[in-house]
Amino acid sequence: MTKRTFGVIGLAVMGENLALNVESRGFPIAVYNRTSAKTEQFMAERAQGKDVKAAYSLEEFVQLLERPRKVLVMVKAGGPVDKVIEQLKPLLEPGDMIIDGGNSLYEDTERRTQDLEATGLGFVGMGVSGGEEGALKGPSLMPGGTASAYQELEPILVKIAAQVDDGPCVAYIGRGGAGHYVKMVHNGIEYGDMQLIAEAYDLLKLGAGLTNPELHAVFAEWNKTEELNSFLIEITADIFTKMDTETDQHLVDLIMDTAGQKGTGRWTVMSALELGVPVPTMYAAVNARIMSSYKDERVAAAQEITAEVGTFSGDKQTFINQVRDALYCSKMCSYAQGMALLRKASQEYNYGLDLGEDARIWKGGCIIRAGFLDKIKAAFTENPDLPNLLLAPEFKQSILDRQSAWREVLVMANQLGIAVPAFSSSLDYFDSYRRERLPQNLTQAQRDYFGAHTYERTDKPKGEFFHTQWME
Ligand code: NBP
Repeated sequence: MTKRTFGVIGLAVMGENLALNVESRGFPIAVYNRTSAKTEQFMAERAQGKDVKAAYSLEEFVQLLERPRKVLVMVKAGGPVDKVIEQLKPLLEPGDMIIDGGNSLYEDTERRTQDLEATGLGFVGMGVSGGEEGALKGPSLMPGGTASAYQELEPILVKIAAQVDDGPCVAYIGRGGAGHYVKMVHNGIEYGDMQLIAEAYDLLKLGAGLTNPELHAVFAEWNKTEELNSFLIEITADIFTKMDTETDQHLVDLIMDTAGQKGTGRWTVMSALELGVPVPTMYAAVNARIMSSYKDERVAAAQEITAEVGTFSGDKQTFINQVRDALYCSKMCSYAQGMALLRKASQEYNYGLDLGEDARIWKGGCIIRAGFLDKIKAAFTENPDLPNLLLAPEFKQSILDRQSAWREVLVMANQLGIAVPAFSSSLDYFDSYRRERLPQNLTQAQRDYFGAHTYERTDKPKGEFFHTQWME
């Protein structure tokens, strides 16, 4: 039997579909799953007639692979990844490589890369986005880690990745945990996008009284615009058309308003706090999901605090257009935060990220795919040292053209009593970032007053610190 080009460990949703994707591009594969029944099921139900060989022990699996061995580990993130690596390590030989395609924390990936590189093995921590369908038909891939291992893998990865007008949605991201870091921030941006869409929905449904068919029409229309055309807007439009077969009501109205989360949004915010990068839109999105989980308390509070939610009474089409502009402005701020975080992480962790290329590989396959990413790529191609996306001429002008609509939407939301935390945080970000002087002079005075923390003066050179005896 000819040796297999590629091996996949872990046959849950993602592993199964990625394995079939690799096989469909002409690469013979070997598969292994801890629970043999799952392997048998996969072979019987999905691998019939395909160039797939199943192994029922890791020893057998490793022997099936041609050298240097390429092993994709697609198991639950965290402890299971370490367990599989520890079991594989003694079975592999120098030059072989392990790819972790799960949603691993970048710090774990950093540790694993160092550990495996020291033994002569290659390790590629690879962010994979696109869910089940992306995995099968073409995901966005964010591989980082051992550069020489990536070179070996590239011919396979460029074939299995989503293809867009300017190439496959994969590129070597950078050393160590860079791939998983970029995937994490991608997910943080996804949280922001989803929350902004939810707020637009709330304003239009609760505030302006749009019906589900009307909401469908609005989102379908927005999806045709250059600014908002994206996978998330497209599926949002679709969601408003789905009827529940049991009750014949709109399914979206029957879905419980408590959002789940698996942690990558929280990780993004935690990393941003550690690196000192403001990401208020993503933070608002994570908080909104947490607040939504307090369902019982909210139901009880609604009985106690009975402030009415107002109804919008002006021209609906004007309001719809203003919400569209507010959504776009907020989205630009959210991406500005995400890219600024990547920039800082790249400096701090020596990732050597190419921000334009990172935006490009999100154009296909993944959840945040959008026409708008072309503009981000163009902005960083024109100026790779751009400190913030808001300073790129295209983004700056787009916001200045729309900011009055954005402000009016926020005034209206406040008057109606509809919470729009991500819209508000985005505007706060914009208004703070563009201010030459913020009120933190007072904060510094207070810190010096109660804690002798000292302050710098506007009329003296930077780096000179002063203390005042505030109390006479
Ligand atoms: P899961 O995250 O649900 O993991 C299930 C797989 O892990 C099974 O194959 C299971 O084997 C294996 N596993 C576990 Br649990 N513990 C193990 C251990 N100690 N040793 C060996 N194998 C073990 O699978 P998934 O949803 O396909 O996701 C895989 C990874 O991809 C995750 O990190 C996930 O976050 C990431 N991801 C998921 C998506 C998505 O849309 N689902 C998208 C992008 C990335 P068993 O069958 O023997 O229990």
